[in-house]
Amino acid sequence: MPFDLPDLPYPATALEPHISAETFGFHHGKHHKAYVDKLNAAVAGTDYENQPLDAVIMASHEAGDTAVFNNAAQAWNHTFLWHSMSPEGGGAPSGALADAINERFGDLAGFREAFKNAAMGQFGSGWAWLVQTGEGLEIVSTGNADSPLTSGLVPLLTLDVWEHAYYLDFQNRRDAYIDAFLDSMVNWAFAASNYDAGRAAA
Ligand code: MN3
Repeated sequence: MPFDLPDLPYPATALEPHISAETFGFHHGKHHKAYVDKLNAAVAGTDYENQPLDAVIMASHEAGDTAVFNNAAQAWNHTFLWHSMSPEGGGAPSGALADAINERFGDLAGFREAFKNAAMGQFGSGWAWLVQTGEGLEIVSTGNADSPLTSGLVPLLTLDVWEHAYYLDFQNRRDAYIDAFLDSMVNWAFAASNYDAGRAAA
């Protein structure tokens, strides 16, 4: 099997009371695992089998191989999501990323408002992202499995707004889930490392 389900970067109880171990049991143990399993089945015996996951996302998107793309992108998105949250999360960014956020959004409150609007405004299933463009930072949302990678954007942070991400803990209150992410879980250190790597590669 070319692709593995990565372990969570923290214990399944680490984000309680916001995200329960029960949610991680389904979200990581069932949903994320199913994307990896279906991806492995879809790429078996194809040219995708020996490529890194991000290359599979780009190539399957280009080729219109929807089953490969959806499962590859969802495998990637979920691994990125686990790292976008941390038991030491919340608070404020620092360093160059903080400067870029202030430049683009005015201040951290401006970022929060824009991120929450994008996450609330994504109709149905999808993702909210902080990304780096050629010009600076942007907030985007994507539907279903779609990834900013196929638009040439560098993801810095994401939040899953599929109902499976929050329904056990927040029921229909997507706004409370987004607030908990921004208040207590968002992993600014991860975003800063992605930002520094993106600038070094640009
Ligand atoms: Mn999900």
